[in-house]
Amino acid sequence: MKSRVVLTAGLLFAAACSSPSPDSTATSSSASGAPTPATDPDRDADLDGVPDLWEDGRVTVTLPSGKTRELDLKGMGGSSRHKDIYVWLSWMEGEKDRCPGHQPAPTAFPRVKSAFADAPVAANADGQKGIRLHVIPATSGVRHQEFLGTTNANGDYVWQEYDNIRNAEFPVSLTGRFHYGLLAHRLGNIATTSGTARTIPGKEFVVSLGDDQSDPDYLQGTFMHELGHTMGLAVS
Ligand SMILES: [Ca+2]
Ligand SMILES: [Zn+2]
Repeated sequence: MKSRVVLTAGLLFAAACSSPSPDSTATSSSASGAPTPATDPDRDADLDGVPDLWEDGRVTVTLPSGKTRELDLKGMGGSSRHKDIYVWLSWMEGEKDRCPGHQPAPTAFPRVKSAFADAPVAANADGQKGIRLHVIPATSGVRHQEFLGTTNANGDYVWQEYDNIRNAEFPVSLTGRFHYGLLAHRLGNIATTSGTARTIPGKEFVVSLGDDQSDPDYLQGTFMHELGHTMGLAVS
């Protein structure tokens, strides 16, 4: 079933202010007691869960495969003086004669980004409004599966197969800081579901449009819906 989702800016405002990373710190001191914002690796002035040193420059992350990837957070528009949300996105490859694959276009989410940018959050330190959303697709896909996971006797989705993919794809150092999303085909036993969020709030979700993925608005609406759930929003 398709669901067109419109999130209001007010909802986003509530979410952005609700869950700073538990290990973030807004202030720090050197041995002499003076603030040392430029060198504290954990300092997170805007409380968006991502360290200032990352957001005002680059960070190199190590993937579970052992490969490294440099993320130019500043270059993609991140800032330690503005609330940002970073979504690392895995995607299933295509399958011959079956599915063209789920790799997102680099520009796949303009309306979602606009909705976040229009959120009336309390003034950012840089004087600019809103939340900046940054979607970072993985550079390579994961093997296509017609159905990912299954449900248990209670009808609850079992996340083991998702976990297997996340554990193989998502840099450990980003856990708790970035969101992790997976563009899959369908979810096992609940194949009519277009996506699901793991916990509310949380940082993990799946989008599962099956064969119905040619409509960019459908992808964006579902992405927004599930991302919104992870931020503690009750969206319909
Ligand atoms: Ca920020
Ligand atoms: Zn597929």
